[in-house]
Amino acid sequence: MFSGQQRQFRDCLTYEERWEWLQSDFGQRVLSVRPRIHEAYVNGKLQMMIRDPHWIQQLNQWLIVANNSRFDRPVNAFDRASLRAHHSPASSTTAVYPFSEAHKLDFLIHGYMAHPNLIPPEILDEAVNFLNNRNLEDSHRPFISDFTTEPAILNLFYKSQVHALADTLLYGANPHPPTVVRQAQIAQRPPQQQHHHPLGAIFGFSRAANAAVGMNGKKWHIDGLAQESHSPFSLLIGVALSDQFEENSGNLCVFPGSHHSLSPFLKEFVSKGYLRHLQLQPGQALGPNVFEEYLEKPSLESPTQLLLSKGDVVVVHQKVAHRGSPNYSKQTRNMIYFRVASHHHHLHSNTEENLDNIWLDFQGMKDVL
Ligand SMILES: O=C(O)CCC(=O)C(=O)O
Repeated sequence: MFSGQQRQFRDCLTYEERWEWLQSDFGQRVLSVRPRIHEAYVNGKLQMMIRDPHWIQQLNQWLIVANNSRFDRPVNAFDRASLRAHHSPASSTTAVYPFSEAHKLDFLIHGYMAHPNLIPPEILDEAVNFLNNRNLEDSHRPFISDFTTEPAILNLFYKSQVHALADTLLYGANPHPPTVVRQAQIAQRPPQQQHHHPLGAIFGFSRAANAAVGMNGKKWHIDGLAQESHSPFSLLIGVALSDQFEENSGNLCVFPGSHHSLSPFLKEFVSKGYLRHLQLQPGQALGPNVFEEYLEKPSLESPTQLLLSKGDVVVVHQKVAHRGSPNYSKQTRNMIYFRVASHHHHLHSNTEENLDNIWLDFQGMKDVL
């Protein structure tokens, strides 16, 4: 709980002050109870909105939370049950996930690892049904992202081994407070039209080879950088809710080893002041994919397009560069993402220490470091 007077968003008068406020502990807590605005923060739109006087008026009204607010979002039956279960002393050590050494080496070297078929069938069915009943109003857009607190989706984390998996990476077998995720990202990629090369039919280019050419290059991001945060959380956990057996079916693409190889770039980018060093004028802002459109970054090659079945789980280090592939399949690609932070993460989340040692949050990796 916060005590005393906290500076409110409406008290900030310049772009810099507003941006600083959004990233402050208090600002982040206010965002945590404003899911729509939080989504805009995560996808980079809010950064543009706070340059625009029209939006400022709205945000001044939306981003007010009483100073003594406890920032609990409305508690429903699911929350009560899950918070009780996860905050009870008995759960202060969760089950230890049986990682093989090969898993940990994959994670260490490549920055990601896949765990097939990790979701119990009834939990998977509930989540898939929930998504199937959603209306994809914006299905003309290649990427649709939404944040949810829906129990059927949060259960993918709480009622499967995903919870133990995250805890084991973050804490090893050490006792620790329970990890709580309050929301998840629903990331959907509806089918899109493939632009055929005029000579493709004659020379017989395959779909994958044709599209894979466009996978190398500067279109990638590391979560947080567009919001001027180099280490906003520890782990990105993706749960596949649709089969992605072929490349260019909207797959999550990761650049193996980029959590290590991009370290010099990252340090320079942060020390230059993130995207601020571009000194964009109002109206000159980059588009919604702020960081992906930023050209002063290294070209990366040969991403791995993850081939997943419904119920597979992929665990990605927060500093791994990634992107989505186009979806030239016939069905919508559905992924759920959880962003998980260790309990000590906030102590060093945006410090140099976290740029120097990307394994700071991972007590469970000590045996392979
Ligand atoms: O569609 C995807 O899987 C990519 C999602 C992504 O890169 C993100 O939300 O940060």
